[in-house]
Amino acid sequence: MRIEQANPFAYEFEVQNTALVLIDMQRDFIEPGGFGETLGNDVSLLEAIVPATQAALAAWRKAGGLVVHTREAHKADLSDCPPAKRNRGNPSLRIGDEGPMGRILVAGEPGNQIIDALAPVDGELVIDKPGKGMFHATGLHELLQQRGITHLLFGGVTTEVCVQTSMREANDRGYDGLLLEDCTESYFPAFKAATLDMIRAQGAIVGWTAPSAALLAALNNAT
Ligand code: TIU
Repeated sequence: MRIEQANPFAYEFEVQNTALVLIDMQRDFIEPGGFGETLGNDVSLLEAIVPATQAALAAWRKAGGLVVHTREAHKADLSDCPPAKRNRGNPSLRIGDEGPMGRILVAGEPGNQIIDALAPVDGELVIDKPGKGMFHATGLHELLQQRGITHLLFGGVTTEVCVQTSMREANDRGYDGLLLEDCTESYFPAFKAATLDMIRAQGAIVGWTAPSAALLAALNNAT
């Protein structure tokens, strides 16, 4: 299969060797009262990508592709949250503090759940990650290798933080990654634009980008 309109040039993949990875589409970042807002951000910007992401997820499920959902999540005792992360910045609530949706970025709390519109279904991988990158302390690389995955399609939030970190980690591990441009968002539009540019610069130094419509078209043409 081929996404002709990918940037900086066409992206080739086979569904059976490819996973759709949705990074941290959890209430903590997308709804008021979570970590994103405690950092001082306007979370309403991020909601806008939900319909396109839902459509990409539905098409990918229909095609029979593997889906991976990640959540930025720490253990209740915060043993996997180093002071270098917890004490960063000047948030109104720190990781582990009690917020309107439960303890901030703690596994199992209401705020840590994937938003209803993108809720995982049976057979999909749900990965709790304590870092920004999806491979750090998760075992995900082994799970993907067991399934013969070589290519990764990315969506999720935020573009320049957890998505970009995960794409760079993936490239270092030998995966060909493509970021769906309208299925990712940042609290800072300029950072999203810069991240898309830097991913595909220098002949796809980190990976590719493409509008989700181009993925849907490729999947439709194949059926
Ligand atoms: N703050 C911010 O932009 N992002 C994060 O803290 N985590 C993710 O990107 N998931």
